[in-house]
Amino acid sequence: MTGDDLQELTRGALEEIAGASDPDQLELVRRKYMARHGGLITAGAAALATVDGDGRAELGRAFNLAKSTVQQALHTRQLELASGGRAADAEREWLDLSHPGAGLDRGHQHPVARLVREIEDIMARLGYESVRGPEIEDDLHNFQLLNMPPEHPARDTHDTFYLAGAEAAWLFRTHTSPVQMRTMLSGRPPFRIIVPGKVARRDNPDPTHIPVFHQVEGLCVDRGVTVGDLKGTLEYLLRALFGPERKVRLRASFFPYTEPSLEADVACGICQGSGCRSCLGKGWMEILGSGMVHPQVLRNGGVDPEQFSGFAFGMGPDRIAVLRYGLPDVRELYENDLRLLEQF
Ligand code: 2NL
Repeated sequence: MTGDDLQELTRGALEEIAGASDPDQLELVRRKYMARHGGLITAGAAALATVDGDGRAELGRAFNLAKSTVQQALHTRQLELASGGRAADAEREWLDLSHPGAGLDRGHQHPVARLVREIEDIMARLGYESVRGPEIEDDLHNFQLLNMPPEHPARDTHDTFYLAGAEAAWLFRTHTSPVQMRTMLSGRPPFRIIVPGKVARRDNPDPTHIPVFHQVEGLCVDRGVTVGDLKGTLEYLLRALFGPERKVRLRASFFPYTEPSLEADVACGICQGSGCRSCLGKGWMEILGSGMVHPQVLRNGGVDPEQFSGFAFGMGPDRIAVLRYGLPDVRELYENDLRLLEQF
């Protein structure tokens, strides 16, 4: 036997070991090559005796190498075949369960949704309940009950989306006030409600206009409600929303459904009132409209204005988000670009 013979035998043994498909087959292969007596490789030991000197040492090394190679292969294959190969699988496929995972991107609230919740939470502390209502309305609840009969000039500022092909004149509400009218009509005073929701007006989109936007309106109706209550409530809301340091002012205004009417401004958050590009040099930013509910509007809601009075206010959370975060364009809020949304 020569070193080459041994190499040839080793190759054959490795092939048969790999081909053994159960422990019994493997045992046959082991005996064929490695049996103490008559194994094809172990028989090489006998050949050692017939060689002299350097050749003997060399053949000895080849013999040892062949034996250990085949033994190692037998051992590995035995592990693979044992218990369906699970032991070997475990050697190969172990998992480090303590390794940190890839991390989940969690969703979160849209900045405008969060602002609406914030306003609802602030008003809830004053006893206001949130009410939601239909986005599709009729002329009566969206306009007429709110002192805007057909041909009323204020309708021009509420460029309305009408539903095509509808028998009655259905429209997309231009404000959430119809929900307040419906609430008054279906209940009894006192009312303290906050009404958030989507509204629509046919404006051409530009950096300060989108055709579908949000409104949050509030309504308080009770005995003896005064302008003082309105001012105190707005001050509480605006301080909670913009911080106690921020200056707030009220200005006379006009709405068909309130008398008197007041608009609230807060000091510009960019220049703190000194005048800049964001506030067009005025130092103030318009935040909400409000007023004492017109007696005829109370009557339209089934409330006796001799016994009850009330105030109402309305604001645009999209606009407030634009001011709060210094966005250059309100349309960015609704493009669903994660590079923007992930910042909130
Ligand atoms: C604004 C102004 C306002 C109201 C909304 C209202 C509702 C009823 C009765 C009377 Cl049912 N008033 N809402 C009153 C004054 C102003 O909103 O600029 N909104 C963005």
